[in-house]
This record gives sequence, structure tokens and C-alpha cells, in this order.
Amino acid sequence: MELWYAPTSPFARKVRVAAHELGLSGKLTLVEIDPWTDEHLRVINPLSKVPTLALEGGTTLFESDVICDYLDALCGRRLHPVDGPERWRALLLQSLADGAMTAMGRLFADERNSPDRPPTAMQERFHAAREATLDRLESERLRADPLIGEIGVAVFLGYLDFRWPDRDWRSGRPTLTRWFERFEARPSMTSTQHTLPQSSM
Ligand SMILES: N[C@@H](CCC(=O)N[C@@H](CS)C(=O)NCC(=O)O)C(=O)O
Repeated sequence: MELWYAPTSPFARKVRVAAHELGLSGKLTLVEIDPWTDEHLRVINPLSKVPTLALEGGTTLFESDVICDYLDALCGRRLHPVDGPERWRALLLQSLADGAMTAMGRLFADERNSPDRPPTAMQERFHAAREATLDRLESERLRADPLIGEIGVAVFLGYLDFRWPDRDWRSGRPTLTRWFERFEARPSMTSTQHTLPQSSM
């Protein structure tokens, strides 16, 4: 299977972390691409977004939640409980993390494009989403052995540290801080850290 990815993409990292947790990393051939500038990806994904998973036989899967679900199905559903409250909790946490990562991706792009401008109303909304998400996560009982929700949360927090290393999300959130400290030491996290692409170095 080919995983088309960008090293800065939190959604691609989520898939890589999930694959690692499932013991599937060795089955993924990584194809690095810049989805903004390289039109090759559009041939297999009309949206030209990473992550995209190209399966043998020509099928292509995209959207990180769909790809994670597919990988998990190959392994007997260890990250997505099949029913009950645990299932909805895992899916909700994943959606919360995905929504926060979408907001943070847009915030990062906005801030980079206009670094000296005061925050727009939309940027203020992204800040509010980040703070409220972090507060909500502080009050969640996050598991040490992860389901897909915890993987999403860890990748969201890792993305904050990658893009805004000087902005402190930890203060006032001791429970989340402790949980993430342990989680980011997992091999699935240490082996998938964000890096800047060669072109921007
Ligand atoms: N909802 C999608 C989001 C994927 C996404 O937005 N990827 C970004 C990189 S982080 C991308 O490829 N952007 C290119 C574009 O939007 O054209 C998912 O879960 O996979």
C-alpha cells in the first residue's frame, strides 16, 4: 500500500501513528508530496489532499478517518470499538481532534501569510476553538492504551508543538500535559514526528 503524505500534515501523521500502533507501518510505502504544488496526487484523489492511501489493484482511499478505519479493519478492529458508548466516544474524540487540526492548519496558513496584521474575526474563532478544545480535553479521561480518539488527540497536541513551539497550551492543563508526556514517548509518535519538507529548509 502506498501512503501519500506530507511531513507537516497532522492528518497524515494520524494515519502513520495508527498504522504503527496496529503493526502495519512496514506495509506502507511512503510517498512524500506537496499537495499544494504537485498535481500528481490529483490523478488518484480529486481533492489532492494528504493523506491518500493507494491500494494494490487501483483502489484509492482518502480522508484520514476512512483510511484509519480501513487499516483497523485489516487488524480486527483494535482502534475502533464496534459498538457501545466506547465507539461513540472514540469517534467523537477523533472528530474533535480533526476539527481542531483543520482550524489550526488554517490559522497557521493565515498567520504565515499576514504575520503583522492584527487577528481577523476568523482567526479569533480559530483561537477560541483551540482553547475550548484544550479545555474539553483536560476534562476527558484519556486512555493510556489508545483508541482512534486518543491518537487524534495526541496528533493534534503534537501539531500545536510543531507549529507554535513558543505558545504554551500546557499551563492550567496538568492532566492533559501528563497524559501527552507519556503518549508522545510511544514509538508510534517518536517515529512519525513532523519535519519541514526539504524545499522549505
Ligand atoms: N479531512 C481531511 C483533511 C486532510 C487535509 O486537509 N490535508 C491537507 C494537509 S494537512 C491537504 O492536503 N491540503 C491540501 C488542500 O486542501 O488542497 C482528512 O482527514 O484527511
